[in-house]
Amino acid sequence: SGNRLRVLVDMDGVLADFEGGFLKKYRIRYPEEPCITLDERRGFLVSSQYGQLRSDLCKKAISIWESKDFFIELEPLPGGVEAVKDMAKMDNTDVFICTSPINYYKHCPYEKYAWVEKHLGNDFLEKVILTRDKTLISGDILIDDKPDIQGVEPKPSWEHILFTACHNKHLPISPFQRRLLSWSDDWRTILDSKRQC
Ligand code: UMP
Repeated sequence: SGNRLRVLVDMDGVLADFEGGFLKKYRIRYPEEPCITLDERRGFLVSSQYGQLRSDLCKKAISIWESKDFFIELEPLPGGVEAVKDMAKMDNTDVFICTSPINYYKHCPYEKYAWVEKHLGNDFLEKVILTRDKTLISGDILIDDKPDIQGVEPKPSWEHILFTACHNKHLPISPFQRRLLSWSDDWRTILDSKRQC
């Protein structure tokens, strides 16, 4: 408890390949429509960028992740599952998966639990936190690809480590914000920097 390190790990864009899964299914469902390649992605919201491309494409984008089997079929991002398993085995370390479900709740919350069970195992179901407001969750570190994480708590307890993704890699970040470039990057050193003594 007291001197243990609590790590919150985001799911979409950090453990699960939301962007790749979206583009693949969008192209299959809307082969005649323009798409945005991962190289061209800018901004956290896929729906906003598609809406800027052509206004009706916003709802077509949303239809992809509101569909059954979208979240469960996301591929794991390289090294993520192994890193989280290794992290959870470390002394004095508590790991939680902290993820925001979409408001269309027919499939997403169920499939997020199913994804965790499939890729991380039954024991990790205990570690899932579904919330639309991550500022309410206390922790030492939050590893997340969303550049601006806001909510009702103005001073969250965690340090946000920005996980690099196609939509955020061009962003200049303040010298005070730290990045994890991928799961091959040195996440152990980032964790150790937050430990006591
Ligand atoms: N999401 C949207 N619109 C987008 C992109 C993502 O609603 O354009 C949703 C999908 C995921 C959630 O359920 O956001 C991910 O939020 P984080 O947990 O990564 O903050």
